[in-house]
Amino acid sequence: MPEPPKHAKTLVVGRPNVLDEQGFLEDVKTILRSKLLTNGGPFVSQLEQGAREYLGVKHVVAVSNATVGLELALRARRFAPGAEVLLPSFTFVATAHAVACAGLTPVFCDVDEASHFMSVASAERATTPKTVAVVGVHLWGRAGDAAALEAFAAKRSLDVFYDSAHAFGAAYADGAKVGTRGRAEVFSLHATKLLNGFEGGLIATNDDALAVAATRARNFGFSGQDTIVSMGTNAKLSEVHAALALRHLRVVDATLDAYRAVAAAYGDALGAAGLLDGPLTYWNAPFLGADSGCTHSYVCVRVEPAFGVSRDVVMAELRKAGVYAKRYFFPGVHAHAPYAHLAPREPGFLAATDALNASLLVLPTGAAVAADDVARVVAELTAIHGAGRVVADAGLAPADWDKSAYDTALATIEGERAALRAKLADLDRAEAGVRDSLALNLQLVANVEGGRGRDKP
Ligand code: T4K
Repeated sequence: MPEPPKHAKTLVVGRPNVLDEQGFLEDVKTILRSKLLTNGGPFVSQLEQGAREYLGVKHVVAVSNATVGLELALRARRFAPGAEVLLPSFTFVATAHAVACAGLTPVFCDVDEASHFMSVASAERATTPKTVAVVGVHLWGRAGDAAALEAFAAKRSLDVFYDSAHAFGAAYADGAKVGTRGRAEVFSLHATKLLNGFEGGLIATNDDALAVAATRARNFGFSGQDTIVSMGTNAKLSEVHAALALRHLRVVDATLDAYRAVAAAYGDALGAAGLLDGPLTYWNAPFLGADSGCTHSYVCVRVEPAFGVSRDVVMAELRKAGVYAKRYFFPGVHAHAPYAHLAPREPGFLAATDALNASLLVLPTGAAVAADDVARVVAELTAIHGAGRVVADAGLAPADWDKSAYDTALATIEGERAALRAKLADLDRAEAGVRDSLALNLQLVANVEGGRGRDKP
């Protein structure tokens, strides 16, 4: 993690919530004294039960993080190795890693430019006979249009999973909680998330078989003391992680109110500064109403051409002022080395993804962000936009993204392609040789046959 600059108060995206420190410290003492630290214990059980009740879902399986949680949920369905899974490229790389680590092939689709949820039209175009499932990603704490995605999936007989890492506490349009749809939905308990458990994840599912398979797989595939019934891994959540997440689950509705208040404060301040009349688009704006179901776990602005400088310049200038905004998800999963060979080849196929990768900026939010922090961020944005701080992009864009790994991956692919072309040429030559020799032999046979005919009395 790059060091944020020193400042009176550095504002970061994802300052962890630690909302009941005393209560948590008591839990740690209880855990230490019990000598039951992991491999299943009362705090993990209480967390699973509490989340089940809060979400209104049949099963919750606690795991060590959301990435492995999504992998285990996919593995539980025992898809054929290499089968294709549709997912948006505009997501954290974990979504693609989970698919790949489950032995499946990620197929990158575009998102809807306004909602940032998977574009069904793009998913339609990317579907092949090998497609078995689709992973919708509920970004920023807002449920995407699950009904449309599921209608498409039903037509193609695809399984639907949701990467709901950002979306604990969010609700669908019909009021049901995120966590209740698809084969499974997976939440993150990472330190930067609303329900901070240091690290951790929750698989929520109404599918009994999936819950059993994931529960076994998180513990090496054990079904009893000495019986291993499936492949597995170590994806258990420890008691200490569960205890912190449980403390946060108990106050989740108050935390949601705090997040919503910060998002509303950004809306007011950005509007009052005149930044929403062209320079910036505030993604959260349409969902600020209390009944929107959006948790506002992240607040995002799109830096428009009218801002006068690029998103990267805005980000660099903010960082100088101690505001550590981030450009999620730059440069797009399909543009990272491990997935370069799977990037869609059709020009413009990821048009919205590319546009968002180039313009979206995530601002500091969370329970630790106060009203004057919001005012400070907006004052900095106003200054960058208005006070002629128009600087050349060159040299200012933070070089967080090391393109060399991507270039190396592309060069390797090019090398492999050249070798395959040479091999194909060899095969073509060999085929031509065989054909020539066959033609010659046929000719000889014809000659012999012709000769016999002539010799007949
Ligand atoms: N799906 C989606 C859509 C996701 O976004 C994620 C994770 C996953 C799946 C997988 O969930 P997990 O497997 O992690 O459960 C962070 C998180 O590491 C990652 O969990 C998260 N998404 C992603 C969006 O953000 P970075 O690379 O941005 O983290 P980092 O270290 O730059 O932290 C962000 C800011 O938070 C920094 O400015 C500093 C601050 N921070 C962070 C930590 C960890 C703190 O102040 N204290 C801290 O302890 O990835």
